[in-house]
Amino acid sequence: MKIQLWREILSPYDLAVKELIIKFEHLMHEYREQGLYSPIEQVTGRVKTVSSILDKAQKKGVAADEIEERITDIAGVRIICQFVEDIQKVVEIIRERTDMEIVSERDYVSHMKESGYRSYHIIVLYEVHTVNGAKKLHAEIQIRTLAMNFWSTIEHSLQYKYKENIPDHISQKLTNVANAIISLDNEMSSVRSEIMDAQISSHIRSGLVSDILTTIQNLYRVTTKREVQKIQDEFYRIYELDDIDQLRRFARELDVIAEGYRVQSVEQGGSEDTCP
Ligand code: 0O2
Repeated sequence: MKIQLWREILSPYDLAVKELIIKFEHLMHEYREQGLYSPIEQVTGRVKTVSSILDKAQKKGVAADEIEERITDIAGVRIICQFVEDIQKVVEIIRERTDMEIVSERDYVSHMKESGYRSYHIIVLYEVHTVNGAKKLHAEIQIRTLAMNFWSTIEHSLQYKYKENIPDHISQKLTNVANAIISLDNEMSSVRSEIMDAQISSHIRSGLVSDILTTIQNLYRVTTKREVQKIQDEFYRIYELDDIDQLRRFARELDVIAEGYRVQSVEQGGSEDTCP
């Protein structure tokens, strides 16, 4: 058997996990920047430890030189959603991507495992580029709700403590909680659209506030202190009204004022940064 240098073996998996996290997080930010609801709430990832890889290989009867081919979750990314419906949306997003090739899918959301575990698993082939060239490797993407993640995190830590032998009374509690989590996710789904609307409004509001404050900051450099003070007082007055339309209107008016100063500074041949 070839000598296995684990640090070198795992390095491309580390790269894959980092790239995948960045790609999914970027999607999440794009949704929010466009004032849309993001089906992705949170993204995490890890490279399996060598001892966990060896344990799994031993359990599944995988020879050491077949590990990379047959242990398909050395690179693992977890996508957490708020609602059960979001899981399918994320699955569709992954199916449409051309930078990851789906090898297999397992739906433990509709088909809960005997343990009570629920999650949607997709194994993909993903290409990374290292100093040794391109390498296609397996990565496992687990997609689940916040509530499902809560259950599986607790259960996973118990598995670590008790191995295969979780005491019956704890097992029973875990089953009860797994059922409670199904009800919880269903309850949350029934108010999904209201929650989505509230969250979108909150993102839009904080985006508007941040744009307004940036414009005020820029105006500070080109107009009088008195004028900026007046604008800032007006901003606080409107902010207190807690009315997103008023905030939107104020942001537009401020943009027009800022644009006026920009045009003025170009006509006078000065730069935008020129102080009065
Ligand atoms: P870790 O420590 O999370 O990496 P199979 O293909 O069925 O022979 P495999 O590869 O275990 O075996 O597939 P499966 O069942 O889809 O499980 C893959 C991963 O899902 C597991 O990896 C766990 O992360 C998670 N998982 C599956 N079943 C359970 C469960 O009952 N409870 C919890 N908490 N997690 C589960 P690992 O390598 O087992 O563990």
